[in-house]
Order: sequence, then C-alpha cells, then structure tokens
Amino acid sequence: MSTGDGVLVWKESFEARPGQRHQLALYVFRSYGAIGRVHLRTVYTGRFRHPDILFNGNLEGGAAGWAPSAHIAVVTNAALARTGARAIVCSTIPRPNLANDPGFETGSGWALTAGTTGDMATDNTAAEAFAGTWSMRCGPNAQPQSILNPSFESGLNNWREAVGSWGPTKTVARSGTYAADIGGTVGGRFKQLFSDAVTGGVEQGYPLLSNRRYRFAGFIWPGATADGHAAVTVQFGQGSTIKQLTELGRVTRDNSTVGRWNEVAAEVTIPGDIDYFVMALTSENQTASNYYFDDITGTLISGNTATVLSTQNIPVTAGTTYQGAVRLRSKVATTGGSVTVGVILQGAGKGPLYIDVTQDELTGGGWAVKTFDVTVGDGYTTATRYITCTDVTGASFHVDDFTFIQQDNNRETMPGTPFPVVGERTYRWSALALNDFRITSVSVSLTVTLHAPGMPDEVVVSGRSVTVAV
Ligand SMILES: [Ca+2]
Ligand SMILES: [Ca+2]
Repeated sequence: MSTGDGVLVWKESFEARPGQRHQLALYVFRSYGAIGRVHLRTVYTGRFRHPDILFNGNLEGGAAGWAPSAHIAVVTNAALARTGARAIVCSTIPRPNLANDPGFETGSGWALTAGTTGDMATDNTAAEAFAGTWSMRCGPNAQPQSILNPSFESGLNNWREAVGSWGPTKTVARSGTYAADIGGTVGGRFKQLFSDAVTGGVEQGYPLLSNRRYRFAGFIWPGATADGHAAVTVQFGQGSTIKQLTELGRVTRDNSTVGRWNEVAAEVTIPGDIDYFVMALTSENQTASNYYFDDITGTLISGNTATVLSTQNIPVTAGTTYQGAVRLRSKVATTGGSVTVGVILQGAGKGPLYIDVTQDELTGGGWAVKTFDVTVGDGYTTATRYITCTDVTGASFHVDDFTFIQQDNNRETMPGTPFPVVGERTYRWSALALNDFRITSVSVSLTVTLHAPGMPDEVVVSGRSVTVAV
C-alpha cells in the first residue's frame, strides 16, 4: 500500500470470474480534524464486450441519424454493402469553377489597368466568341508615334528650317491637305528640315527607350522635273552629341517614282547609349522642280502592352491546387503578338505573385486552349485573373471561357448523430471503405468532433484514411 496526494492504491490483483461475487471493504478511523470523504474504487481489467454507441452505424436504418450532403448518400445496394443491404456512397464531387462570368457574357467585371484605352475590351460580337456572344478582345496594341505635326497640317510647327527656306504646300498631300516642300527650285543647293519636339528655342529631339524597337518612316514625292535626290535621315543622339545617322532611304526622280508617294523606312533597335532622335528631311543637287515630304513618323513597335484585371478577388487556400484555363484565338488578319493569361496571388505581407501562361503563336482563326496550374503557397489568400496582350498587330486576339477551377481539397462531410461520452474513457471507432476501380483520386476519412461546454471543439481524424490516386 502506498500514499500520495491522499490516494491509497492497493496494487494487488486477483482473478475474477463471471458469477463470482466480491466485496471490498474499508475501515476508516478519524481521530480528529476536518470532515472529509473517502471513496472506494475497484478496477476491473479484462476483455469486455464494448457497446456500439453510434446510432445507425451499419446504415440499415437508411439515412436515419445521418445528414447526407450533395455527394454523400446512404444507398440501398447489397452489392456495395459490407453487411446488410445499405452503405454510404461518396460519389464524384465536381471540381468547382470559382471564376465569375468566365464567358464574359455580362460584358463587365474587368478593368484596363495598363495600356491605351481601346487596346482591350469586352466585345459583344458573336462571331468572335467561343460560346455565347461575348469575348475579351485583345489588341491590336496601340503603337505610340513620337513626331508632332507629322503630316504638316499645322504648317511647319515642330519643324525647324535648318538649311534653306521650306514651306507647307497644298500642291500634293499624302494625308490631310498639306505636305512639306523644299520651297522652290534652288540650283545645286542642299536643303534640310529638322524635327523639333518643342517649337521655339533650341531644337529638341524626341526621347527613345533603349532596347526597344522603333519604325521610322516618311514619304517623298518627286516633282515632274526634279533632279538630284531627296532623303529622310534619323539622327540618333545622346546628351548634346549626335552619335549615329541612319538614312531611311533616298528618292530620285525616274519613271517608277515620279508623281507618286514613295515610302522610305527602317526599323531600329535602340542601343543603350542612345536616348533621343531628330528627323532630318533633305534635298540635294536639285535644280529643276520640288520634292515634297509627308507623314514622317517615329513609332515604337516593341513592348507595347495592355492588361485587363478582373474585379473579382477569388479566395484561395494555401496548399490547394487550382487550374486556370482559357480558349483563345487570333483572327486571320492578325499578324503578330502574344497574349498572356494568369492570376495574381496576393496576401497580407506578401508581394504579388504572377502565375501565367503565354500564347505567342498565331492560331489563324482557330481556337486554342491554354491552361496553367497553381498550388497556393503559405500566406496567399486571393487570386485575381488577368489578361495581357503585347505587340498584337494587324487584328486582335480573342479570349473566352476563362475559368479558375479548384483541383483538390474539394471536401464534403456527412454528419452523424451526436452521442454522449464520458471523460477519461477510451472509445474506438472504425469504418470500412471500398473504392470503385474507376476512381482516379479520392481520400475518405472518419472524423469525430468532441464537444464540451465552454471548450473549443476538438476534431479527431481517424488514424488511417483511404487515399487512391493514379
Ligand atoms: Ca463568351
Ligand atoms: Ca499631310
């Protein structure tokens, strides 16, 4: 016999058999002091028949005591039942699409966040939609043109007469009413007209973005008896220094050029040591008749991009995998460019994380499917769909059916009937599961939730769940 915290334990045990009667007695002597209580406890150990306290656990009472959900039901089918005729059947849980209006049929819910107004927009043209009548039109992307008054419709504003006297003319015009002309026949002279980004003061160039591609172009009309030649040249500079001259082309009068507009053009990728350009129009050795110039342009043709962002922030769960999918196509008349679709993951204290996929080939008018998968990392709580189109030229791309589907952790629960339990007692629960051989992925588990007044619920998942995955 031992003592401790007022407990007396007598560890001696003896065999007990059914039908036997035993008596435990204790004599207590209290000589003085406070009133107390004494309890006697006898511990029986052995193999007992444990009562099954779960109501309708064998399901033979149908759904009584259970609350079936959309895809968990009690069915009568002896072939599926382990005992009796009924069993719980967990059928396929459809993977939910979490994206609102994937087919753009409301024509709303998206905002242009980058690019030029009109670059991208929802489009209610049935012929352009994969389904329904609406789709998202992507492109063509606007290509910014730098030169002010490129068509001389405001005379020589933003142009500077560097050599000789020039004039706007109405004699010929490729666009609008006016063109620039070299101001009459000037035998043997060299004449030059420079672009000027800011009229008045010192001539100023137009800024350039390095490593981007530009197309420089102009049109020249030789007069009927023009001789010598005319040219359009781009002067590339850095600071106050002209570092490179690129002649787009020169035009002399002959049967193929006279009396019509002749384009001279070049595409240039801007090196890192160039930051502005000036256009120079020149005529040289001309004695007899005018040359005319019109539509002088410097156009950024690479890196032109636009983005639309969904106004729906889709709640996501860390550790869960989602799949985004779209239908997209380029029109027959589309000549280049790419479309990127994806989501931006965001969460408190987290920078935006872009998950996307790019279609950079033309589809020639046919529909293609693009998908991207994302398993959400810790800390991210929302996903927002976006679409970007870059350098789309000629005609547009169209995007339709932009879904965002939860691929896993699609869970349903069928609650049973609460049953009372006693503290410090041990319970065991079990269930048997059978999977259809056609199942490709599933996990089932039996869970008990412990409730106690004033205490948080405690969820106890069965030690072994059944998982099948191929
Ligand atoms: Ca649609
Ligand atoms: Ca013009």
